[in-house]
Amino acid sequence: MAKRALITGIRGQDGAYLAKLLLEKGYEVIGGDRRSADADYWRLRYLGIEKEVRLVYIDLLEFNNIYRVIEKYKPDEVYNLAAQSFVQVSFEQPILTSEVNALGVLRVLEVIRQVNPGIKFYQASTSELFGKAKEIPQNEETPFYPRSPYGVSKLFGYWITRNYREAYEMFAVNGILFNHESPLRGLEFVTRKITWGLARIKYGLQDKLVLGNLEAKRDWGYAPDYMEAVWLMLQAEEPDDYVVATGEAHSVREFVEQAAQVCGFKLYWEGEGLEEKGIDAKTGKVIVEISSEYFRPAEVDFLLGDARKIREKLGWKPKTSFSKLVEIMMEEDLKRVASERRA
Ligand code: NAP
Ligand code: F7E
Repeated sequence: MAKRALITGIRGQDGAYLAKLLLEKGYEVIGGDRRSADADYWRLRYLGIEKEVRLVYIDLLEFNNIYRVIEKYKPDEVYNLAAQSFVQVSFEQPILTSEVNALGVLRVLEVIRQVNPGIKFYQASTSELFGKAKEIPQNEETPFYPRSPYGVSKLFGYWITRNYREAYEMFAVNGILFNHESPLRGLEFVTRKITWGLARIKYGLQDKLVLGNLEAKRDWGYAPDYMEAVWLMLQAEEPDDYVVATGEAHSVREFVEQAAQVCGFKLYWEGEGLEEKGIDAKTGKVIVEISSEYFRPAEVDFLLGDARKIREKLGWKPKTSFSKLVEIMMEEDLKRVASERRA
């Protein structure tokens, strides 16, 4: 019989790619979606799976709702991807962020414990746990030092998952995923903001791109590669926690430079700090500016992951390089903007 998986956060980037992967593996996929006035399943549509996923309302704020869904659909595996996932917003909405990202995880675990502790559980943990990192690179043993309400809320999610594993012998695991991006990334995150913004500048729909801290460095991978790792974690013999990363870090500045190159701009920089500008040498126009609006009250300066454990134990490794990732995202946004312009 086909395995049945419940994915919370089905409408997000990872929910869509994970659903596609599980469908390809023959799973029946239940997609948990919180109610929204203008629900648009554009990511599922983009991947051609909108009709293949059974959508159900599930909100991590409501215990009874989670209970009824899990009791009714009896999934073999639950992938908890739902979250208030934008770090910047977590400084403005720390309580909501914690309700969803911390207590929300506990609600799902508690339902599983009550309904059927044999259900396997995946928690979407994050490299933001390392925050002001205590060592470079970071692995499963690196101490945590979160730097935002988002990171702190995810710390609870991480520990409560481990605690349920240890206390009730549940198959509950944490994937500590470093940043992973794709053409399905939300527009508020820096990578997609850059590729979408540059494409619009290229086609004359926008004058410039306004960014924050160009020096922040991230270990950026490709989301579909990372969803393979997520699935593998629930297929392992024993429940355990794993770092998922590429082992290569790049700055926001490098991301802009590479994307600008794919886009056909010849970018150079002038000035410093908030006065710095990115100029296209071909036209002499300023296409990148800096604003304090996009700086965070506490920043995560540099993250670099060491994914040796998952490579050695589960045989996972990333397939997509940084330059390929930038190219995939940039080219897709150029296509999208070109067709938006034709429409
Ligand atoms: P995303 O695109 O923001 O998707 C998160 C989804 O969660 C959204 O569809 C959102 O619904 C839903 N959600 C928010 N609050 C909810 C609630 N109260 N109840 C039910 N659903 C709710 O995030 P993602 O990039 O796919 O990331 C997936 C998960 O991995 C998140 O938990 C994130 O924190 C974590 N993570 C992401 C990365 C990364 O680099 N992408 C790295 C490490 C960990 P709406 O669509 O209605 O807003
Ligand atoms: O920022 C800097 C910003 O918002 C990356 C989430 O998926 O990954 C993501 O969190 C860096 C930061 O992602 C802008 O200051 C500069 O240093 O794309 P981001 P994030 O904060 O790393 C982790 C692993 C998660 O778990 C999260 O859910 O880029 N930056 N200028 C900017 N960031 C944004 N958003 N916008 C700017 O204009």
